[in-house]
Amino acid sequence: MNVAPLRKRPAWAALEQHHKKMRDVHLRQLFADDAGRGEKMTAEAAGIYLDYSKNRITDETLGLLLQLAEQSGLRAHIDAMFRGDKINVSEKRAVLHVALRAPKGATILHDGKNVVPDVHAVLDKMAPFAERVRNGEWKGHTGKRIRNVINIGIGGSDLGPVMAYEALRHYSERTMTFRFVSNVDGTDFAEAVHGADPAETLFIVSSKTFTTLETMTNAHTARDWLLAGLKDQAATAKHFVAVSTNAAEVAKFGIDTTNMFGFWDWVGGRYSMDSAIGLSTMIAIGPANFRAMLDGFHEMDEHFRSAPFERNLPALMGLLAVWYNDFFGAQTVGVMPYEQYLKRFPAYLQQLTMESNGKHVTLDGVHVDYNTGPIYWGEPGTNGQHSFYQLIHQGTRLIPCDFIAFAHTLNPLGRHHDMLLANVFAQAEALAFGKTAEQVKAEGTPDWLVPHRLFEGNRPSNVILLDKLTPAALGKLVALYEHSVFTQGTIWQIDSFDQWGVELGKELAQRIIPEFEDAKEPKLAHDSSTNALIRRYRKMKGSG
Ligand code: G6Q
Repeated sequence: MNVAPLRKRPAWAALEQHHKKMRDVHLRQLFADDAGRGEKMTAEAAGIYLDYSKNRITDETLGLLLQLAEQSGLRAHIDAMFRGDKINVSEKRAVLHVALRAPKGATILHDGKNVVPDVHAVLDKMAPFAERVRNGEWKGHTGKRIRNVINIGIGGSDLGPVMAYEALRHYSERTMTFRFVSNVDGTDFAEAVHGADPAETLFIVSSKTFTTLETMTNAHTARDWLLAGLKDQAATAKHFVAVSTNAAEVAKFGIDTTNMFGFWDWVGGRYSMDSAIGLSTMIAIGPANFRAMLDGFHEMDEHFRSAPFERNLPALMGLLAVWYNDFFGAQTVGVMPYEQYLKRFPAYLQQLTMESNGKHVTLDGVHVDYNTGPIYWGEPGTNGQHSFYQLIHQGTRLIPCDFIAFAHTLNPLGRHHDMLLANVFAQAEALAFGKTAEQVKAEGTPDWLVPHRLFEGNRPSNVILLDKLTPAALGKLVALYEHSVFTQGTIWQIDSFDQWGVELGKELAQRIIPEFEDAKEPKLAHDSSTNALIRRYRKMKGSG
């Protein structure tokens, strides 16, 4: 489908006009005008209830946003993704993470070949391995069972596994510890192995390329640590497995490729937590729970693919994000899970959203003349309420928020959960409606204090309510955001699946490392600031 540049799409111009009408309309007014708004402006799918009524929108806004989706070719773009078209244009790759959670028997073609059987072949290889580690059948080199699993990976090969482990810790094998090493800062590795017995430790080296500096450095350090403890070169075989697309490099490192779990170039790093990159998750929660998580993903995929946009959760959330980003000039989106197990979810989302939509050119390479990806951030509630929520309530910036909550807790303790849920609903309410000067005065506040205690309100939010944090629920939630990101990227007409900014970082440091090592002062050809910093560091570490 041929899509006009964003500013040329009729719905865009109409939204610009409409925004002039909407920017001063208060949510108090919108709710007063329609008593049924809080029930009407909701959507429900795959067990997720989305209340989007506290957004600064009317039916007209929604209608225009939906037109924008149509005029942006969202439907065709979704079909193209599911069909395996190479929609990652700058890397000439298909984008098929949806195939990772397709049920056995489904058909998803990549270059004419059905990839679903390959996906299940890897899952079927992961499952018995995970079981053997969990039940102690897989022994370490000295015959001891594995008690510690350490995933070594970074970016997409780390954030998903960490988030999923934390999120599903309730379902995890509690006799084992799961740790994650990502940073090239040696402290990360040192702390991860602190107190661990090498004879009981399994390293999963997770790297799509198996060439990433941080991961390979940590993997080599891990091997040295293991061999220093077990004093036998052969020990690696039982203590290292790999997850990668690069069998040659895995073999070069010394890991038997029978202990390698593969995936494919059509899986982006930040979209890979449900591929073999999730091996640590599978060991932690068991294959059945892992498959339940995949089913959750799949349910949301099917909803995104087939539901009309006016009832389509990811499409609605994506369109609302565009509304605030491009018309209200909001620069960030706060995501606040009222669920302690989701404490790493915002960090995970930061990569998913910002690495995907932090782009400055369209698919055709033309500089955009509108804002693209907002900054996503967040912390679990209620903790955030005692720190940065102040700025959301009374600061000068507009920060649309997503509040995520579950009706049932996994840890029922007295009235804790009611208190948690009361807080999340109260925050969304207070942000939307605020407190007028009259209300503040009626509380007996002296006049001079009224401005300080006044809350303007009109701060928009979504409330996302689920039943219980299960593996399937997590899958649905992640897929919800993946497809919201997709929706936003489609409107902006950018490549949400490349990451040249990340690639740049991978190259830059390589140039400087040898400049530290040279015994003689090397010729430094950077800018004067970088040159001076390198010289100073050399001097400080005693090698200058
Ligand atoms: C994700 C990015 C990036 C990547 C890491 C690790 O979408 O491409 O975060 O996941 O740089 O790469 P490897 O898995 O190749 O080590």
